Amino acid sequence: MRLSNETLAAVPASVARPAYDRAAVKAGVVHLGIGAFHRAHQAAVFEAALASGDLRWGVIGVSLRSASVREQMAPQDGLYTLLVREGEVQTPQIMGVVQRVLVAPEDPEAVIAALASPDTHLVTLTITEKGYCLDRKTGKLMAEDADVAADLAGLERPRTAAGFLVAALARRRAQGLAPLSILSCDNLPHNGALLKGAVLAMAEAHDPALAAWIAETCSFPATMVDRIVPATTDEDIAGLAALIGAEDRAMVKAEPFLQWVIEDAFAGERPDFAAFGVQLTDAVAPWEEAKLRLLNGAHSAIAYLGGLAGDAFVHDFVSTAQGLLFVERLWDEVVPTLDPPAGLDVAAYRKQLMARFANSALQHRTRQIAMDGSQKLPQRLLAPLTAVRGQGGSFAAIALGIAAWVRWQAGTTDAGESFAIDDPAAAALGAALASAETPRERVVAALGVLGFVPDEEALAAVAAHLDSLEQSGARAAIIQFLGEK
Ligand code: CS2
Repeated sequence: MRLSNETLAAVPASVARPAYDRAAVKAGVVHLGIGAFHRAHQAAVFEAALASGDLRWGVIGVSLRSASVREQMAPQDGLYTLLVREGEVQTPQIMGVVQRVLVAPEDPEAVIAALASPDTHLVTLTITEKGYCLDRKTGKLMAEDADVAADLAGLERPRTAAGFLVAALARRRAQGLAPLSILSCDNLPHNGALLKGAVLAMAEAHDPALAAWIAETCSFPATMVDRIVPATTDEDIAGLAALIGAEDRAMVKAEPFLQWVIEDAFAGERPDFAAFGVQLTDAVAPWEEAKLRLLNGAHSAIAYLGGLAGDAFVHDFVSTAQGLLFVERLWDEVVPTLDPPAGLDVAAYRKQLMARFANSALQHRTRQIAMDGSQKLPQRLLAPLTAVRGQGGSFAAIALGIAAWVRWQAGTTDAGESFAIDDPAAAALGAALASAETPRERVVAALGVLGFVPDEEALAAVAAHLDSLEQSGARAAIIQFLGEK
């Protein structure tokens, strides 16, 4: 039995589900990039808004590439389960907030029409770091990217998020509709400004007056999003079926923790975010930086070190004394680079983070986090390295994390298992590394692809760690590092 409007009645009454009238809900939100993260994070907040009786905040989800989410959700009338897991406790909640899923390449006009609907007030995006198509070195749109080039040439059938937004905003302006609040929910520093830059550059290429209208009327609030949402597996789906008596191919699993900090700068209507646990603030950057450097920085270091050592899951890595000590040392190095917001107790945050990493019920794969390293390393480990170097602090753990990323590019674990590098820069990294003969040359080559040039001392430290990783493997390299202090 597949979960749907019709079969919902057969799901045990103890399972939470929409109590509002789904037919009366308006789609106030269009979400670009409707993957698991959105369904477990922003959608949970909009679901809470609907549950409170404010029926303006249904979501139209857009997949910019594949039809897989639509195929999971459409047969289920958009219903899906958010399964919150911690230890032995599993709490399912059936969500009704997603009204439709559009597959952009199949019907780009439907996406533009949704974005240009009078009901739409908010656009949220989780398109991953690479989805912004921005050159990390220059901050400019990557005009050499085929999709960007196509959208710069014409917006009849947009392909990129920026292209869709510009096509829809042109229509809104022409029809005298209200502007939009457009919220990037990706793990990028200053994500609002980045998105605004991408959209304005796209608009400028087509119609400078439109670009001026967007700049004046629309808003691009910065946001910090946080919830650990591992990819759903077939076992998860089978386990949930046993729990609720229905098969749910669109389910998502997540930890109990959820944080969303939004810059309080909206162009128009929005839900009563604060009532649903969202923090509204003038300054998102310090929250974003603390989260990127502590949570995501540790995640990436764990992904590469743990991945090389054969740890399938994040909790495996922090279940060893060495893994735990390594993460603590990394945080010791990073903390002095932060300017923590008044509401953030860093010591408590670290403690809580470690407990979140240790949540074995999540089964968060190191391989999942290792993906797209070229897009993640700059804000997670390279910026902290630069900041620590500026302050003269110790940086050995950060350097080991960076070295593990370089070692990862070899495409084999310490046990000799091969894997594919899942990264838009994989080819460039492979080419740069092919002619590098020493650990030091490999560090220079790999970081060069990211446009990063370490100072001499930092380079020597990363190269020494890489040598140790290549000679003795990640487990031994961590032990050696811990012994060196
Ligand atoms: C992870 C994040 O996959 C990754 O790169 O570091 O998805 C992380 O789980 C989230 O940012 C947590 O909020």
